[in-house]
Amino acid sequence: MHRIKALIFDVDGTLADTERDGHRPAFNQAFAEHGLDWHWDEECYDRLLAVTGGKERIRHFAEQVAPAIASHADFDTLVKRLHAAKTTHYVRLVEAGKLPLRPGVARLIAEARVAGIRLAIATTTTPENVDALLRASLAPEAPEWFEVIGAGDVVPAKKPAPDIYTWVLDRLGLPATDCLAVEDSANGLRAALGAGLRCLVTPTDSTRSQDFSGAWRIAADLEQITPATLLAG
Ligand code: XBP
Ligand code: MG
Repeated sequence: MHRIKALIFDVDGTLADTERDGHRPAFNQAFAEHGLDWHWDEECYDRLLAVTGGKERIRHFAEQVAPAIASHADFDTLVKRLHAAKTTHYVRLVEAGKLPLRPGVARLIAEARVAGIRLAIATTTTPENVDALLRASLAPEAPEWFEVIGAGDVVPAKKPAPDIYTWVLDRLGLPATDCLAVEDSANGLRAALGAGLRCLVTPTDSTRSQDFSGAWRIAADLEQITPATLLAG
């Protein structure tokens, strides 16, 4: 295994288990305050996670459940308003400390920094969400620890497309063989593999049943992962 020069972290489900108890209630709050009787329970939301990107997820749901709304001329404006409101609610939850990092994440990041392993982020989520999570759950200056933060709409195609990982690799100036992706979902794994990256998968309750064929390793979480185990290949 090539010596790892950089770790590229996914965010939602990987750094913190943010989906069921963070993004999901934020979406529901946004729907309610816009007078929509849409309520995503955990089972519904786990299914909707097959569609990455909050705006894309809202569109997909409306096309399935409320085609009259989805076909309205102002639907795109409504999606943007709903998503902006949702992001506000989500950031408030993060800043209130409701979404702690998963086991081993803070330690691995600290040890990687000491070992001189470069850090980056490749996520589908909105940049404000990343900044809030890093500052609230890791350290106020944590965003500066990541040389490259690829998030949200910076690329045309979201995961499972490889675009966000390719975007990050280009800015790191490293070949995929020198880097390792850390993910929680099949969409994320496929995106990493599509960019030529090996991928360590740490599933969550929302993703545990998904297909992780091609993963470099699958671990319950990062608790047992150290730079030495990564370098050992
Ligand atoms: C997970 C996603 C995101 C979040 C919601 O991102 O697909 O869409 O569910 O965030 P990743 P937004 O696992 O790549 O971190 O509403 O901001 O998209
Ligand atoms: Mg994820």
